[in-house]
Amino acid sequence: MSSRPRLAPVPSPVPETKAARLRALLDSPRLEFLMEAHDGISAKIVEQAGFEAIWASGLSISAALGVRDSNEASWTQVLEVLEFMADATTVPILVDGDTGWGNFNNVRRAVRKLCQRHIAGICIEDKLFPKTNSFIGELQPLADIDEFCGKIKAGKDSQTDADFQVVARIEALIAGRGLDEALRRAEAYHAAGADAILIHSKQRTADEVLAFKARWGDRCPVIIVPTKYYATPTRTFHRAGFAAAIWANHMLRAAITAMQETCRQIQCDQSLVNVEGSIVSVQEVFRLAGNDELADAENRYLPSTGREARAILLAASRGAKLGELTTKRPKCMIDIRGQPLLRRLVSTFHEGGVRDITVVRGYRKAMINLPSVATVDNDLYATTGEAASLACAIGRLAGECLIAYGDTLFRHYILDRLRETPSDIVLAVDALWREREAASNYSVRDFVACARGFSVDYLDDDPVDVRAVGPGLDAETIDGEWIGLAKLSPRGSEVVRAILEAMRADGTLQKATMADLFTRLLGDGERLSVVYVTGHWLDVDDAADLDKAREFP
Ligand code: SPV
Ligand code: MG
Repeated sequence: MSSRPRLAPVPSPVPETKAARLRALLDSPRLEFLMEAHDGISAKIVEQAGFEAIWASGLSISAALGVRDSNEASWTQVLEVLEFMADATTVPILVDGDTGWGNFNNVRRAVRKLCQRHIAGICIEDKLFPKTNSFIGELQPLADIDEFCGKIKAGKDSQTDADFQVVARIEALIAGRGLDEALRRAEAYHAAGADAILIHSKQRTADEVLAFKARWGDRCPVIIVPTKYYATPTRTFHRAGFAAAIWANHMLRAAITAMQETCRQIQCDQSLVNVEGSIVSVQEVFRLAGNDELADAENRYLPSTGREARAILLAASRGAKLGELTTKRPKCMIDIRGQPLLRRLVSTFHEGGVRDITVVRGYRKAMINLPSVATVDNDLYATTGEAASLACAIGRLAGECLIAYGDTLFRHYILDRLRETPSDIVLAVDALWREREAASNYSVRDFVACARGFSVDYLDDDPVDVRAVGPGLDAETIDGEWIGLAKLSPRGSEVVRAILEAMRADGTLQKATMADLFTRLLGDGERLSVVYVTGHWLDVDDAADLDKAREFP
């Protein structure tokens, strides 16, 4: 049993280039793992699962392109796939370069192109072009040793990144030529400058690769591909001192299983109903594609209309009245006609030209993963009120700002009316609060008493002042119900920021509701205005509200 030489135990910084990182992995004293990927999305999934390097498998890339692993895809077509994979990830990629896609001259050109695309290394195998997959047939012809050494030298002489790795793959065991032939080739390839050896085997046990390693020792890193001897415990590879194991085709095979099963089910059912629960959501596709970054970039680079506003959506609470529906997700993520409630609310803001949206998350926060919103977290959501949630987004409370509860829906003209009202703090207030009261059994409602009640005859555009806000107002004084949507002018945002800080300082912030916040503003002499609406909104508290939300236009 051999073990790989220990590196000096000094902490080394993470290498900066992908090639340097691959080199460090292959040189490390541990057994490392490379996971197969075959396109941009599979490469991202591999990286997000925690793998530190990717095997760009020839078999898998060919199969994903619908062709055979027999050099039917040209090397530039493979290069194009690699470019997507490298752009999509930050971990190093070792590409399966088959036989080098030709002679030494093709290897030279390929290596230069791979370095340009930040591919960290190439593995070339000592067979003949066009190659055949190692698991097909017997006694495949091998390359002449000297000719193959020329390819290795040509590759090393052409790399434009000093750390680029050229791995020489030995097919002698696959071709039935025995251990001595494998070792003779390893010797020659090592002398020609190969950075590592890949010893391939199609036996059901690891015996022949272990025998190879025992005789080869630690002269250079040795990589294995345990596809056929998968039952061998990984600690055996570690103890034998292998540098790396390649899980060579398992992303492709897993994808084929899932695609075949999904296709079969949909074809059989002529419906999507039986697959929806077992496939990722479209939101997950957006997350993997990185749509968040695009939304941020749009905010940075799309021309400003000069009236940019941002929105803060308060979505930290569970919504316990909805029972089991909120066991796994917060109520704002409950599905309403094919998309979460919050997605519909966000769309309303988008329609109103508000793209910079921050959601304050709390309960089951990981479920709130819409692509086009930023998030901040109120991890104390279970014991705090809405004002504390708003304070979690205090860094975003600047400029013209809209604040909304995450469980509401409203027609977007209401947004336009709020934004047209010149006051610093404006609340959208429903004058038809009595009709809602009859239809709703929800008790905590933010009533508003104003300087003047709503009137259809009222044409004057002067804002109406708020006198009081809260659930406990005397029914005689109530003029409407706050719908959970407010607008702050740039000055209004400053004022609210200052009040939140003051409430934090005097200990009243944690339990305060939005009504408490408004009351405090009024107490400080701040002017709050209302825009009256007559319906065209709802909030979701219970199952009856959900039914209404499904009907909401
Ligand atoms: C590949 O993944 O394409 C390989 C490994 O070359 S194997 O299929 O085992 O030959
Ligand atoms: Mg291959």
